[in-house]
Amino acid sequence: MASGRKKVSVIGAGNVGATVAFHIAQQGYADVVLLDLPDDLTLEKPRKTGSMATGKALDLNQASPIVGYSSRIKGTSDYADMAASDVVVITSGRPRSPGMSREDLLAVNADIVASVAAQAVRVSPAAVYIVVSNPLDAMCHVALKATSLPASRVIGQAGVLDSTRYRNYIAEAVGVAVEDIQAYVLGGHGDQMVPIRSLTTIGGIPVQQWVESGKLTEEQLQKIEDDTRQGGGILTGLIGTSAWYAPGVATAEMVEAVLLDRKRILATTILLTGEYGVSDLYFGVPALLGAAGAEEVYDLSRLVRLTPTELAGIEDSAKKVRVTVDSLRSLGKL
Ligand code: NAI
Ligand code: 2OP
Repeated sequence: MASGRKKVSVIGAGNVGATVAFHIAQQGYADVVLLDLPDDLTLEKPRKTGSMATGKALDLNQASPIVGYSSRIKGTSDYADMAASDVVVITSGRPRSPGMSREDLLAVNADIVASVAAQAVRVSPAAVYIVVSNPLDAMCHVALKATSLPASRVIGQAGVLDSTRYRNYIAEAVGVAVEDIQAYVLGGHGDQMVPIRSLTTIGGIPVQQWVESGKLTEEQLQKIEDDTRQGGGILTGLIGTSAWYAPGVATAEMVEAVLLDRKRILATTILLTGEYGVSDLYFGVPALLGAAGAEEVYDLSRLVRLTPTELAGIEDSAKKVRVTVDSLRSLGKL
């Protein structure tokens, strides 16, 4: 697979991993290594002849003549194949089933993320790592510990997804193009995530103005915020497992920001060191993403006037994430 293209490795060739691989391949700027266990769960099926990652990579390559991309995708279970990656995405782990919270996945996914991150960093020590596995904020702590990399190069995807869900709900309610909704959903990737209403605009006009002019009711906006917070659970209830299209493209957007050094400001899960009054905790906040990973963090609590509700929401969400991270510590996994 020698080419002049960049290299992105995606660990976990399941629903989210394969979607990330497909989206990146379609952009054409990187080759993708898709890594999964040699004996994934489909092995029990009688006619299975090889690994799922190999099969998905073949399927993705066979889509390329029609879609028109020259990126190559390699399926593997051998970490040597992902050597010298520019970006490593970690999606390996169990997804939610209906009724499960992300926190229910804590112990099982901590072991998986620790194991894959430690193996990956041996062959790709210079990469930026983007964690996706849940519970997301806690899994970022696990990956940081397993890799011993600077925290700026171990970041998590949650806020891009949560914000796109919020933007989509608002666009549908108001009847405006999705591209014209700007919004951040910050905090932990749990039901206490915080839609930042005071920075949400529709065509540059603050959302509160739309409420005051009667184009969107307060009740509608509150329901949108509730549905956003419950976003993952609503989809898991409908699909039977967690979602993958929006999570996949949200992750690919972060990969692109790093790979192409785009200096995008995206809601990113990063290790806070005092910003927002929070220390030593992975948490979703706006950060500048470029080739070095999270290159700058923006403390909105200092830069703009957040409402008391938003500030209290951020505090509550941080407390919730800390409880999860502490239980990981008490399980001896941090
Ligand atoms: P999936 O079950 O479709 O895929 C997970 C894959 O990980 C499986 O193919 C499995 O064989 C693989 N895997 C397990 N242990 C492994 C190991 N030790 N080495 C290599 N591969 C291993 O699950 P899906 O839907 O792709 O979700 C993946 C994770 O992402 C879940 O934890 C899910 O909760 C999380 N997620 C996070 C989101 C976010 O916004 N942060 C959004 C959606 C999902
Ligand atoms: C989601 O929000 C479950 O984290 C996953 O869809």
